[in-house]
Amino acid sequence: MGFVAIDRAMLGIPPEVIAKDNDRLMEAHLADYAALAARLARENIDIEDIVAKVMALEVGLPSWGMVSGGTRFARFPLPGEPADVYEKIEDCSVVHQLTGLTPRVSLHFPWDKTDDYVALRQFGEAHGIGFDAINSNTFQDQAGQKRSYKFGSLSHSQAQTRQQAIEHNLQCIDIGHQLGSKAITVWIGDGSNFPGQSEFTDTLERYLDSLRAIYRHLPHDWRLFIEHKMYEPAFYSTVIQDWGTSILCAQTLGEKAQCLVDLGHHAPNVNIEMIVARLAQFGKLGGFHFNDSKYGDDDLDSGSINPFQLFLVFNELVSAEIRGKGGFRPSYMMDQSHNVTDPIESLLNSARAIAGSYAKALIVDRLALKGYQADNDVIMAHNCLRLAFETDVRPALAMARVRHGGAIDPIACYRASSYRALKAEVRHYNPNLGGGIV
Ligand SMILES: [Mn+2]
Repeated sequence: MGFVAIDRAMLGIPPEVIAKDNDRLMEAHLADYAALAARLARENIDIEDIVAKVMALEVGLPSWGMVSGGTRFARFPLPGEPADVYEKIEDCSVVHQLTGLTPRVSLHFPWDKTDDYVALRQFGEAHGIGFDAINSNTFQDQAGQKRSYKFGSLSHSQAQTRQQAIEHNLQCIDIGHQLGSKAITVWIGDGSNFPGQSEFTDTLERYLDSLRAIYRHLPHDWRLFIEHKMYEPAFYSTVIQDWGTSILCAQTLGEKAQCLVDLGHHAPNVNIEMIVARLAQFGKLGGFHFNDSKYGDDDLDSGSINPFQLFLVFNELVSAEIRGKGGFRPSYMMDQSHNVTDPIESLLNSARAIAGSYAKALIVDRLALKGYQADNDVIMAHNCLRLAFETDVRPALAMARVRHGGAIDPIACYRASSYRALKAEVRHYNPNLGGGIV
């Protein structure tokens, strides 16, 4: 993407604050980096290769994750949180400034609606932020909307409601086109709460008909991501409930349609890394929503509950990257809801967890692993993954951040800047205490 030069005057954290905090930590950081470099060198790994790859990693931020989320019970607003899409972009730029990892934001419509998308694109560019996949929303009704999505949207039993949902997706594509996005993510809440409420085959046929209309509207270099989810808001059946239905739909639609894996959208204990491998093998892994969960679609911070799973997912992604020889380019994005933390701090931590899982996957000795697998040496094959996972790669991640102009310790630096307190003085406080985005 050809960004204009970042306007340093518009950056959220003054560069001198980052420099000062890095000065405090630099000596220890360089010592740790040298120690890790020596350790990896004994395994014939050049730490510079790992740092270069981590520096090239890009993860999109969720615009909806920049404000305090909430559950269906309550939302606890944070003074200084963003009140509109422009302020969300300001906060995205802070995460990117400190990590060098998050150059794009994924918008959600109509939540991020504004009057002038040319101006929004320029504002993003001035902050070093581009636009990732656009998300449509046909899972709730909007003020003034003619027909309700109470009983579904793209698979609704009535053609006029389906048409309204299709038109919303077409508008999202048009907005995304103006912003420089290259994909749309379609997640629907369609399904049923009671056996007998809807017919499984009919609803999927109607969904496919609707998606065909959306697919036809895609610009030539765009992709359409189908996001599956096992349940919720529908509790008995969901139209796009799993990766099987997702890949069938993607294959039915055509090359530009691919599957998006949200880590929280599966049954507990499902082997998600294997789903990732399957989708990648058949060229249908288009995008990722990183988060973590304990029970369901918890939208917790990436790597906070099950870091080993995140590593195993990246182990498959790196494997697909190697096999794809440059042709494997899924769109990595986060999809989290921050209910009890400052969203920026949660996203800084998540960025570290994602980059760390990637770095650990990069140091897996794949040649040795193949040998152990061929010989059925189970313990040594397992240890190839285990030892990579147990390696402390933090100095390599810190080096990647420093070389991007970011912080050795992003959260400490963010706190030292008093960014949120300063924003609380100038931003409009949104006292919406009701149920929030989940
Ligand atoms: Mn998602």
